[in-house]
Amino acid sequence: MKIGILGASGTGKSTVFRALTGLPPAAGQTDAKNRTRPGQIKVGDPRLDLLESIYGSKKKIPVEMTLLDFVANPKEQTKQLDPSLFPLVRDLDALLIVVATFASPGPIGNAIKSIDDELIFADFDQAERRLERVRKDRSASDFERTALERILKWLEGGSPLRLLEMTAQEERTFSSFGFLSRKPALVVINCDVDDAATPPDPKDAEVAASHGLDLFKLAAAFETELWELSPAEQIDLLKAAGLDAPARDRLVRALYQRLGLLTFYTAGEPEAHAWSLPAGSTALDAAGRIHTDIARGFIRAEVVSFEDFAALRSDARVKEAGKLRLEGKDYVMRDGDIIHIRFKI
Ligand SMILES: Nc1nc2c(ncn2[C@@H]2O[C@H](COP(=O)(O)OP(=O)(O)OP(=O)(O)O)[C@@H](O)[C@H]2O)c(=O)[nH]1
Ligand SMILES: [Mg+2]
Repeated sequence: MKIGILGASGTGKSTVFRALTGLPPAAGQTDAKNRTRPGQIKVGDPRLDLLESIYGSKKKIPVEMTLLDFVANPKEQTKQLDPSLFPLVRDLDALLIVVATFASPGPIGNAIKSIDDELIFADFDQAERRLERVRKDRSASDFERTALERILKWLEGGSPLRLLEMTAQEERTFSSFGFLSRKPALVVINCDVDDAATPPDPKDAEVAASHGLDLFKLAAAFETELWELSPAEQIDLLKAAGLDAPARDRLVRALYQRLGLLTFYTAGEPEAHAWSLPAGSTALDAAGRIHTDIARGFIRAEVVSFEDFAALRSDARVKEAGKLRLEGKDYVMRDGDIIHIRFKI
């Protein structure tokens, strides 16, 4: 999963990147070609820790999300975002839109609107160009033309595509377009640490909701400092700030919710492995997530819920207690499922 950080210049995007990944500031100058900096967020997961300790696994592999920080070209930055970055943003799974209040607290509704306007405008431009081509092309489908006209009308009304209901066929037709205003997104309010535990202003939340966006408060500078401390010191500092966990863990929870994800596990002595999957996915999807060969040769899945496993603490006892279920390809995965797939190549 790839998540990009967008926002106006100097709002603290690179600081948010450091806060979430723990990576040091980028060394030296970033050249014009090198527009992105990737970093991993390793998702902290007590359930995975427990599996690792019960199985005595040699390796622990948490869910990882790739976070991208961009380097804007100031010359191309006509408004708040650099349009030359948009092609890089189109294939991302989600966006963090950073808005700063650390220097000047106050409402952010207008900042949200103006950034989303730029995404909406970019999508309009893209859809319009595509429509021109579709109109000239006699072999093009009426379906796409009609759908593009509907999309353009929607965007013209100033609404992001996040809020537009699309049919499954429309989703498929436009999935490769990577519409920016349709990407699941969180607005990260980069605030002062004194303000980090206060819920967002209801008026700001209302604006965000009207754009299909969630708000997430994050004191970026404060959170970067946490990485230098011991776990005990971190907890003390977080408590003093009124926070229950580092921003990284809280943000992952918010993203899971926004993206509708669940976690499932494969575990044994070699490794304890956590995987993310869209809610509603089947056992076959889970198999494909692990390896395409495993999906191809799928016979059946042995599944136990995390709660049952945690209570019984061994494969043998899980079986004895009748808690190991045999499921077929169409079984709908649940959050916390521990799965072993039988397959034949
Ligand atoms: N006090 C305070 N300063 C911050 C915070 N976040 C960022 N800054 C400062 O704001 C300045 C800009 O931060 P960056 O993280 O470089 O911002 P950016 O959005 O990546 O900037 P560009 O990439 O140049 O657009 C730096 O001097 C940071 O130290 C914060 O939460 N609190
Ligand atoms: Mg930066």
